[in-house]
Amino acid sequence: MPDRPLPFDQPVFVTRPLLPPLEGFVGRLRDVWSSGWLANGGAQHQALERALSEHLRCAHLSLFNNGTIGLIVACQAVRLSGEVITTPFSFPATPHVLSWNNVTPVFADVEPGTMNLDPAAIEPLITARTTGILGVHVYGTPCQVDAIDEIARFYGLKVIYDAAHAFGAEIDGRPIGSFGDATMFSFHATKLFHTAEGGALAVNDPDLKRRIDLLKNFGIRDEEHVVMPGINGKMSELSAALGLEVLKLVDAERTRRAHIARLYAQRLAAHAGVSLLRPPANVRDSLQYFVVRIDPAVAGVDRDRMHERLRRFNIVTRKYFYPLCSRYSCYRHLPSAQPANLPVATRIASEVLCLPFHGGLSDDDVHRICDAIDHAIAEGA
Ligand code: T4K
Repeated sequence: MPDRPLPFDQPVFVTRPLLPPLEGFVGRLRDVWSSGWLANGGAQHQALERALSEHLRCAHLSLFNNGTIGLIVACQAVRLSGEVITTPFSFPATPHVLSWNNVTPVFADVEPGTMNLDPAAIEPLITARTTGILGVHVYGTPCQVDAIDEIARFYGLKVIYDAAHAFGAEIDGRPIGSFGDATMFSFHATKLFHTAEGGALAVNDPDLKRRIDLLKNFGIRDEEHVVMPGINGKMSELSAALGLEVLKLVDAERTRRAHIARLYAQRLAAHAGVSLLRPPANVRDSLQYFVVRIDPAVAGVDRDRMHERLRRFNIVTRKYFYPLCSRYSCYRHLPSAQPANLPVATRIASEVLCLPFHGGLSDDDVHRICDAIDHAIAEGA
């Protein structure tokens, strides 16, 4: 067995927010202060919407106060109702936005490679009540957008993508926000690009963009006309100001994360029971998470034990996304939620582990994390 590595003095978290130099942020705050404009589409909001439309190459982009409200609004804007087919392998927000729209989530199984909705599992679940598909580009790996699009066109369904993890991802050079009817990005503090709390919807259709902008502002068209039952989804000037500073650091953060990913891959290649999630060759990775799958039969240790053992070294890994959404008490009664219908997702959820992954990790940190993994495996069952 390798020597027992020393634990980290401070917890090493799965991620840390990208923090721009405080002086730059304070400079922007001075502009906000002197404008006396804190919300409702001020100068910072307008500047960030423009900058992100360019960065993400979106036809139209609308900022939100968080990704979840963005998704709720997307469901309203494309008029989802009845049943919507979605993945169980996601964060709770994904099925919850359907529930908040009085829509029943119908869970379809995922593919073992991308861990995203399996197009072959979608078609058998379509009924007269189905109005849409809500796909998640989980960990930033894109769904099979062409196959999903073909099913949607044939059955006349809307497609919304939850791209909470997919900032900057591309398929064959096409930006991730250009697929489906609407795509949601999360700008939560834990995301590579963030505004502390925030999010956005990207759409191709200018009319849909107008409807979304009304829906996120109470449905107010002008001082005397409220044309639909909207909600408050607006991003504040403070968040937008932070986003403008964080955006300057994104490219350097991506470079650093790509280096860390290579380092992990080199070190973890020694363990046959630990496999990596590799994006297909035609995909630009969002570099949001570093995910491993642990096959207990080969590794000699299961995911839960690895999670616990790494905790002893002060390494705080996360089991995103265990348990499956289909196991929550609010959804487990649904016929589509039965584990027998979701064998691939059920297995994957017991094997995945997100390792610490952010630009603040030094090479030495990554080596120490890998030493701890070596040790956890050497301890065996
Ligand atoms: N769809 C999908 C597929 C999603 O994954 C998410 C969110 C959404 C929709 C909804 O988007 P938003 O409405 O949030 O925009 C975190 C995030 O809060 C959540 O945004 C994210 N997905 C999810 C995967 O991760 P938790 O409950 O795991 O966060 P928490 O507080 O445990 O933070 C994780 C680690 O990050 C901590 O251990 C330490 C570090 N951290 C966190 C915060 C908030 C920091 O270092 N500083 C911080 O300020 O949900």
